[in-house]
Amino acid sequence: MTVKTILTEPNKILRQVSLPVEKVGNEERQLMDDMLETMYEAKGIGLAAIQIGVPKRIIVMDLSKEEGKKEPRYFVNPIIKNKSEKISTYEEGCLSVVSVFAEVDRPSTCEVEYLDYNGDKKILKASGLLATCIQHEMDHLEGILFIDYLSKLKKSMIIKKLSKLKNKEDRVVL
Ligand code: GNR
Ligand code: NI
Repeated sequence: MTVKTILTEPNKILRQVSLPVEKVGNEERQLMDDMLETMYEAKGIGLAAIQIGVPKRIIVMDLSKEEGKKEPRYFVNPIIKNKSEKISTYEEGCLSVVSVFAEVDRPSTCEVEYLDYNGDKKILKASGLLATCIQHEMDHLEGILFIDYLSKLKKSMIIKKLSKLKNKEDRVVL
């Protein structure tokens, strides 16, 4: 298992639409292991493959609260089936949008159909943070970030600040 670099906004790769996985094989499992390791290291609760630069429709998640009790979840080719009409608001953050947090409205519950780590077909009924997180990760597969839901003004201010931060980090001081 390897910790990979998480791509951060602004980066055009994050805007790519990810492609379905044909078969869940060892290559995909290796990718899921690396994604999970990367997510744990970054202290996130979810990660989409595109966040480490791989445009495949794969998501990993772990919402367990207690440290030491890991509950990894793997979603390959997820499809959202039934979104509730009821809406919930969560303050979201994203490992690819550093130090930005904002409230986002999404359906409170949803059903997701997917393949698991072994390639077996599963259906999950999600609510609460799980439903929010799944929808946040599904957006990554379409090249969508949570800041896209904010007003144009807020979003452009955020991207401007992030670009400046990035330039600083990229600068080499000798
Ligand atoms: O770690 C994460 N926390 C989080 C909090 C509220 C709503 C969504 C998330 S997902 C995020 C990790 C991430 O960026 N996944 O793509
Ligand atoms: Ni994210």
